[in-house]
Amino acid sequence: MTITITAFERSPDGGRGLARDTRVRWALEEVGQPYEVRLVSFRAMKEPAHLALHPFGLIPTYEEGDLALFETGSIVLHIAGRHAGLLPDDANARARAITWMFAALNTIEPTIFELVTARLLEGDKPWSKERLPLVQDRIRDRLKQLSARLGSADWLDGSFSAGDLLIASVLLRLRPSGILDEYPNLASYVARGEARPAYKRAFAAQLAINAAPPPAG
Ligand SMILES: N[C@@H](CCC(=O)N[C@@H](CS)C(=O)NCC(=O)O)C(=O)O
Repeated sequence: MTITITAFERSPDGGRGLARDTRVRWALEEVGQPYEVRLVSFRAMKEPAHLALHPFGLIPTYEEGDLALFETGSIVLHIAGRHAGLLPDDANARARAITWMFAALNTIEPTIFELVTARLLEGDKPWSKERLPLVQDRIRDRLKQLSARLGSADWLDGSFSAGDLLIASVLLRLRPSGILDEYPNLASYVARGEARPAYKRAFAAQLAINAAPPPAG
């Protein structure tokens, strides 16, 4: 059955792989599933056809036969549950990998997303300069804890899993800020993720769209 995901017609990050379709592409590449991509404009994302797939008018979405999903956590979990390669067979190890997926999206990503908001949406507010260090320190609190847990291991719990895929994906958003490099083991962890052939294919695929000339009209 054909898998179709949605992605930005033109990503605001210009192809740095920070839009959330990249993590879904990465998961599909890890498990060797081919997929198609439907590109959507910001306007189309808020129109009924896309809202029927994604109630909040965002990307990515995932369609496979009569199944339609939104939310990257749910999409990556679905992919990992259907195909070998992203979750361990042992039931307890599997549950722990899923725990890291939730930690990525519930505990780490919100603090990192605050920084994006503080910079892009609130950067011109008079209180922004005072708030920024607070936001950065909340990220550092989380990274310090994550760094301590990872230690010198390659991955968070044994072999690479969907948990690592999502943790590395959310940490990647931090690279432009320089904060990631304050934690050398986390910077190496992310680099290990980026070095995986599946990640490289996912990154190249989204870059090919975003590096192309803008669509006519
Ligand atoms: N929690 C959602 C967040 C999805 C999300 O925020 N997507 C962004 C792209 S990375 C988007 O569509 N932004 C467009 C907008 O805010 O209008 C997920 O993980 O799928």
